[in-house]
Amino acid sequence: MGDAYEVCVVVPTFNEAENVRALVEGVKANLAGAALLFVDDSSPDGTSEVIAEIAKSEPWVRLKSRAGKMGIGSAYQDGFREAIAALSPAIVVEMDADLQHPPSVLPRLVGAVRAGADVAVGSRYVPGGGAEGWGLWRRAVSRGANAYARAALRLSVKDVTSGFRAYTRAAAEEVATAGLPARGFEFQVAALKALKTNTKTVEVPYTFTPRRSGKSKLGLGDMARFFVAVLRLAF
Ligand SMILES: Nc1nc2c(ncn2[C@@H]2O[C@H](COP(=O)(O)OP(=O)(O)O)[C@@H](O)[C@H]2O)c(=O)[nH]1
Ligand SMILES: [Mg+2]
Repeated sequence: MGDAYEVCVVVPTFNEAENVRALVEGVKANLAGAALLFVDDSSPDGTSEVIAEIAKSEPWVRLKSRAGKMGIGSAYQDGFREAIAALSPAIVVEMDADLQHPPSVLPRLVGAVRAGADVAVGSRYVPGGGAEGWGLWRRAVSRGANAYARAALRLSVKDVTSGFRAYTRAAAEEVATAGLPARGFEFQVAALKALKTNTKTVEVPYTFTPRRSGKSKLGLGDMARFFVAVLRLAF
């Protein structure tokens, strides 16, 4: 038997060496007692070495290393499975490594699940939420992707592409075993669609903040793929 934690935060990383220390500090300060599992895809910038170094003195920080870049969706599915098997958490959280998801919101996400939700979605598109530092183009892409996916799949969640969420273990298990897309935002949308219809979902407002360091991996190809992936989910 491995260790047990009530909450495990799963964080996919690709070239986030400059961000992971601040993320670890943010999780520690806001969610004391949680475990943190990084899923790194052999980042060329040495992210996994930084994580391994931190883990020496922080046993609640874990690292799963994968052989190559396989996509954020597959990183979450692998990470959820590993977290559940190794740490048997009651609650599984997903967030990015780049601090665009403020760790200060973690207690509210986890609190919503403790209070009875199956899924708590950190949301930019409910009152009190928003995005800082986005130009008109980035704003339009996010709004457009959300409106399109919500309409195509008849989802009631306002921020369906959000990658800042807390799941009950049962809901995380459903997501990890549903054979969902391996890449980009389509994974987040597909996860909402894969959950049972009686799943209780709540949205917790948060402000998406500019990247601390490093680069976004989102490109034009990802948007085209998202469009097709959502269309396929709809039929
Ligand atoms: N393991 C893994 N992590 C990834 C991959 N692609 C992106 N990430 C991580 O997923 C998170 C979100 O990616 P990011 O590029 O910041 O997306 P954006 O915030 O929408 O621009 C970050 O922590 C990235 O390091 C991947 O292929 N594998
Ligand atoms: Mg980001």
